[in-house]
Amino acid sequence: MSETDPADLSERGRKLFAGNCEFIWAAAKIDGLPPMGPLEIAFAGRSNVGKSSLLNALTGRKALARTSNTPGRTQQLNFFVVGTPGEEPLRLVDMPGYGFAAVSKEKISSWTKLMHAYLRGRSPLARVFVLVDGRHGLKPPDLEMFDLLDSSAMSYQVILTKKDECKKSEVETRLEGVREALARRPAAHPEVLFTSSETGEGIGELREGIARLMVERGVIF
Ligand SMILES: Nc1nc2c(ncn2[C@@H]2O[C@H](COP(=O)(O)OP(=O)(O)OP(=O)(O)O)[C@@H](O)[C@H]2O)c(=O)[nH]1
Ligand SMILES: [Mg+2]
Repeated sequence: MSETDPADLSERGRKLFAGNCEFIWAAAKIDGLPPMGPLEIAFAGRSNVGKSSLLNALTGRKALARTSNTPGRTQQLNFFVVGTPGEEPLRLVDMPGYGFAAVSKEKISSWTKLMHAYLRGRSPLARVFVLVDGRHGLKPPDLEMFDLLDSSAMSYQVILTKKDECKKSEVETRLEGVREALARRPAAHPEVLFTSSETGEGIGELREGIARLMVERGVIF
């Protein structure tokens, strides 16, 4: 089997997330980021889209990242290691949501600055997963996020979330809408995933995609 054989990658992805995962660091300011280390992947998206829930589903933990019905739950950049701290091959970064009006202007402005600075200038950051609520599709703040990532030449991939709450007829429409919006965007990964943190649908594909990215970047894991 070759290193990039899908069956092999799926198994490697599964094993990667079956091992230890733990929280290591929270950053509220850009000068408070952890020292550069291994490959990072980040989860961005509008408030309440399911970033923290997806991180829990990915790692098979119930409450590694804090989730909530109330938008604005995640207020810092939270870093998690996948593997043994200090030797981990991968870090996951849970980000605050954007596009949420019920938080003070000062807070929004400070989170936005932090997120932009992190997304533009973090060399270990290999890919940003931009989550979009599958029930609602793309909204203007998502397009602004794509603009930022394209202008920073930061590789990103869209994940539609909450598939369990979408009608079957909606699924294909949403996928097509997102594919079309990404078609001429230079930093966008062409494959769009559709997940449910509730049922686990699409989580195996996400693990496999992360394993593929790690192999492509020459990470040993
Ligand atoms: N049905 C369903 N609900 C989900 C899914 N993923 C997340 N949710 C719910 O959506 C709400 C928000 O989830 P979070 O994971 O906290 O969302 P977030 O994007 O981290 O939100 P912020 O940190 O506020 O930006 C919670 O009530 C979750 O239970 C899913 O796949 N299916
Ligand atoms: Mg969150």
